[in-house]
Amino acid sequence: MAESRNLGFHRVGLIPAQPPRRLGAYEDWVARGYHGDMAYMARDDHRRGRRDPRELLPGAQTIVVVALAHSPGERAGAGGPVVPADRLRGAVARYARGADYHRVMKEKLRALAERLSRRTGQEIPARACVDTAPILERDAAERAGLGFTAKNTMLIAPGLGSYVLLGELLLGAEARAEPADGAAAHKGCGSCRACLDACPTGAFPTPYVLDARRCISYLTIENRGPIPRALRPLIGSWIFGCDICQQVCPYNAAAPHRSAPAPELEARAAQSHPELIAMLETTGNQYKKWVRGTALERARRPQFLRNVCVALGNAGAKRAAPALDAALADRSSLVRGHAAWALGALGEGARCRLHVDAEADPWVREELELAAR
Ligand code: B12
Ligand code: SF4
Ligand code: SF4
Repeated sequence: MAESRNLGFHRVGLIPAQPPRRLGAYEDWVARGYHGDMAYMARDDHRRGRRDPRELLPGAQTIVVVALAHSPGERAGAGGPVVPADRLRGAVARYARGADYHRVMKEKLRALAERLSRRTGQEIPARACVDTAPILERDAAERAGLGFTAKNTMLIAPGLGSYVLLGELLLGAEARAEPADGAAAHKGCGSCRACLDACPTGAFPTPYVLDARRCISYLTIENRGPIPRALRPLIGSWIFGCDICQQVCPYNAAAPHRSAPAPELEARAAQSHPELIAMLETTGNQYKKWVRGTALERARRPQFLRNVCVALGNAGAKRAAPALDAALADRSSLVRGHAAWALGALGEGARCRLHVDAEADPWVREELELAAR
């Protein structure tokens, strides 16, 4: 698999295109409703793909499974990154701080497909999958020997840790199964449970199982509506995703990061710890420019500003109050409602009283009234 290494993948393994080993875990997860509002996860067409990858590429015989390391960034304690008192900054999950990995990985996987076709002198049917295709990616990665599924449900690649992203190339050609280098070199989680204890929202009902509805990553990225009130104070300064259950993992602390992260995925300063007040004041066009070409594009402006309001409410700095006050006039009710909550959290809820009568949205009115109490 020299071709894959030349393209910059950090790990690669080949498996036959067959049903996943842990399909039952996925079916059980959906049956328990742990997918929350990610309705696509429970759809029949989606389930079919997960049951058998040959549904995604008729005639698929082989899956090339790859891992690409992203920037591991700085290490923080279980409480998440520190918000400096003088400059209020939000935290963006590490995987989203560089170029959009979906695009980066897909381009590399397509280039790999072309190289393989060229080498064999015939057009090999191929499909590149990264994140959004209905494949149980961690299961495929584990089967291909890229690493092991850990108690925080992350795929940990020995020597790299869990700060790796996964991708697959389905191929309509037979190839010898070839496990990734170092496949056998892991011990699993053992008796450790640091991630389970560190999760601020208690999102792990049991080891190896995540209730997405409580996960900050889901709440700040996938969830399009209001963030449940009880969970808002637990989100801290995270405005896009969360890395806490990875930050505390000894495999990440110990990972020598022998290979440098993919250059495209190197963290960009502007995307790493953005200033919260400035973010709240961005116009639609400024926001579009800021997210362009990054995984942050997944969040629309109202969703993102919702997260910014929550982080400001949690930061405890009253100097955010004027910006939050201005956000009470935002055109999005999602933003107005969370700005009201944040003002209440900062002890500035009295500012909300003036807005109650003019507010047309019943949910925002309720948030304003609660904050003003
Ligand atoms: C939906 C989804 C989410 C949801 C739900 C996550 C979840 N844990 O289920 C939310 C929005 C919360 C989320 C968050 C994140 N995600 Co996400 N997500 C996905 C997606 C699209 C589907 C995952 C899924 O099918 N979940 C259902 C569960 C049942 O499947 P699973 O997570 O694979 O779970 C495995 C284990 O639970 C295991 N298992 C179950 N029982 C048992 C028992 C034992 C004993 C063992 C050993 C294992 C085991 O079997 C399952 C199958 O392998 C995948 C891409 C894909 N197509 O697979 C990316 C993916 C999993 N996400 C990814 C990333 C990077 C993240 C975040 C780190 C982003 C962030 N920083 O905010 C967080 C991590 C949170 C966490 N601890 O998982 C990467 C993970 C890479 C890696 N190294 O593992 C993936 C693979 C995307 C990619 N292409 O790289 N994500
Ligand atoms: S990503 Fe954050 S909220 Fe989600 S399970 Fe991990 S620690 Fe908990
Ligand atoms: S913190 Fe401990 S239990 Fe959690 S994934 Fe890492 S080794 Fe496993």
